[in-house]
Amino acid sequence: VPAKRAPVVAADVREVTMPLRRPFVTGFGATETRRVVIVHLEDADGAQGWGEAAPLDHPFYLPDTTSAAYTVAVEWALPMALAAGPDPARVAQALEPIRGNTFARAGVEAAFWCLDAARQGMCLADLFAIGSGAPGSRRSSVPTGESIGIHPSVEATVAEVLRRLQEGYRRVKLKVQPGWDTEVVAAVRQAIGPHTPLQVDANASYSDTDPAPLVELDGYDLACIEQPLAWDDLDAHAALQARLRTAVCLDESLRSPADVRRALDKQACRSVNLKPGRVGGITASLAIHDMCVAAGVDLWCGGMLESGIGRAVNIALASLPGFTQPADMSPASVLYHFDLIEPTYQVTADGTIAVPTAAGLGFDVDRGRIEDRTRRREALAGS
Ligand code: OSB
Ligand code: MG
Repeated sequence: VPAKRAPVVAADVREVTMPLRRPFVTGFGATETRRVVIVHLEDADGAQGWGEAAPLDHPFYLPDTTSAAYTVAVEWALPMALAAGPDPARVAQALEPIRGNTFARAGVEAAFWCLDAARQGMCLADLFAIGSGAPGSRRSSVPTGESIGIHPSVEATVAEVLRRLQEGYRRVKLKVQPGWDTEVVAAVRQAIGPHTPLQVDANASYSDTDPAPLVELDGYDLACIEQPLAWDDLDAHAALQARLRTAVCLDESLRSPADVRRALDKQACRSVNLKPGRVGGITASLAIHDMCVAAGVDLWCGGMLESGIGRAVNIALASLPGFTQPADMSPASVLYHFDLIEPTYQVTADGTIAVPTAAGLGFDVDRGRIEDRTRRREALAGS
């Protein structure tokens, strides 16, 4: 019999702006400012739940946008979750009828996981390990890589790669696109030597009618080539994977456990980038984690340049034992002028992030800063 839970007495959704230190440039274009959606809950005992929906502000990565996620969270996902919750498993089930809009669903669901962890005096990572059916299986730190955007020059890219490796990061991911690929990869591979893990992410910028640059990238011992082809084309990726020695990794193409099932069945990838927001939440992420372990494919936690609130959920997820490769988890100190958690997390000299063990989110949320950076807010319970 589940323990009785105190009712949720306050629930709101905010859009918060986070100015990046510099634009993040990829095959889908530049992202200059992050606008993220923050969901907050409080129960009658004062326990806090925090979640973040972090699609991009534009629809060039996936169809989801910040404005759409805000609206879906306010009008649909949070009301449906409040009616079904606060048990996070019931929330996930209640949100299933919402089609697409994975980031909005995930941000709302995360707030209920966080509230549940806070209420039980448990850290998110322990709660996720229990949810995955393997209590106690989590690691105490998460190996970290950096995702490096498209820079003005090869020299600037090499300099940043060397700086991050010096700082301890465990692997490097370079954004590539047609015309910015083999030259920069060759220069970085030359600079870092044959054994440092290196991979690329094309954000769906190549066409399967001209795979020549991708075939050439096969010669650089990359850990994977992430989402080279169209966001909605598993068959094209399966055909490419059959031609390449390097693992194809999927990001944009995987938006649900069913997508991952289909991709694995078709052998469209040998590596999976798992972002809880992109697949609709933690419940979906746990199912995907187990599928990847069973299939024996590489699994790693991707990111959406989240604030520390979203990153806290990613760090806890990435502590599960099925993650075989370093996570995209550059801290706010690299990406932003400030974070929404205070203090923010750091990458240690051995290239890892310590998994926080404090109850609930595991970090202190800077509520004053959130208030200062709020562009719009809607309260669904309380005031
Ligand atoms: O394709 O993985 C991606 C950031 C925003 C949107 C898509 C992607 C990314 C990144 C950055 O690569 C990863 C991170 O540090 O959050
Ligand atoms: Mg990607």
